[in-house]
Amino acid sequence: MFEYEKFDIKLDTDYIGRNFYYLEETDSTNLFLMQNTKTLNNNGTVVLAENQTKGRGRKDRSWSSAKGLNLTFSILISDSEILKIYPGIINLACSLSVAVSIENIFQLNTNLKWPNDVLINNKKVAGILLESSSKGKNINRIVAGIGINVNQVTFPADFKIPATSVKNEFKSNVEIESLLAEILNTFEELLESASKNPGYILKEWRLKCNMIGDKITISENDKLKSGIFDDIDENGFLILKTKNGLEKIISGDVSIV
Ligand code: BT5
Repeated sequence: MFEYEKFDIKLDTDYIGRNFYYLEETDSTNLFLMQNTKTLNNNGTVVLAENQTKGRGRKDRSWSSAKGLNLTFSILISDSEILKIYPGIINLACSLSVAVSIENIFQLNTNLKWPNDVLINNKKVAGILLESSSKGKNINRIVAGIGINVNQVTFPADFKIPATSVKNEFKSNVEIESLLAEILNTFEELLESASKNPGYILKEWRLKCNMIGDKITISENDKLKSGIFDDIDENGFLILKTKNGLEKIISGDVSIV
């Protein structure tokens, strides 16, 4: 059971997580924030669920998480200044804040896999699903959903990338409240830095992605593209070097050849 006081005492933010909703069960914390547009609008609102009955990944894939053992939560970004940051950069900031927080608290090495996976020892420990809605031409709402395997120890064998949890790697039970607070503290700092120094998140993200320079294949809607993972661009897109030159990849699943 999530203990709010343990979380609150470690939370050191101005706005992220200051409006906090704890749900014992919901379909998906992302859906909860995407749908309740009339009542939930405060920038930085966080919704955490002990259990999701329809936890989602990208492209309608599912996110499975054992009840009460992990972190499944979403953050609402509705402030017009922060919404000026490109969504791809907010996406990278999410995975970076999870990776950095796990390293800071548990001294575990983490890696990032484009666009949004956090890995430990090449196994997936967290995934991010960013969704947005627009009014006219402008995005007016971004919901960043984060699922982290914290204290779960066994996982289905049929995941595309083998899964792990912080507990499996740290070899001890983990206090989810302090991990959540650390992630939100780091995420807010990264958002602040993104406005002042847009290159900072890209630089830190690149340092944690050990696939840059590797031969990769990208699959997107059953189409495969191969080449060298050249870099990420200023909007967080992947730049693939192929025999025809450089190509910008907007979405897809990366695997090493
Ligand atoms: C993601 O999608 O990794 C995004 C996951 C986002 C989940 C959070 S939880 C809070 C919020 N509310 C939601 O409804 N969603 C967000 P993707 O890159 O498409 O990866 C999905 C794939 O990861 C699945 O098809 C499985 O193969 C695998 N998978 C599912 N659950 C997993 C887990 N617990 N650990 C590792 N891999 C998992």
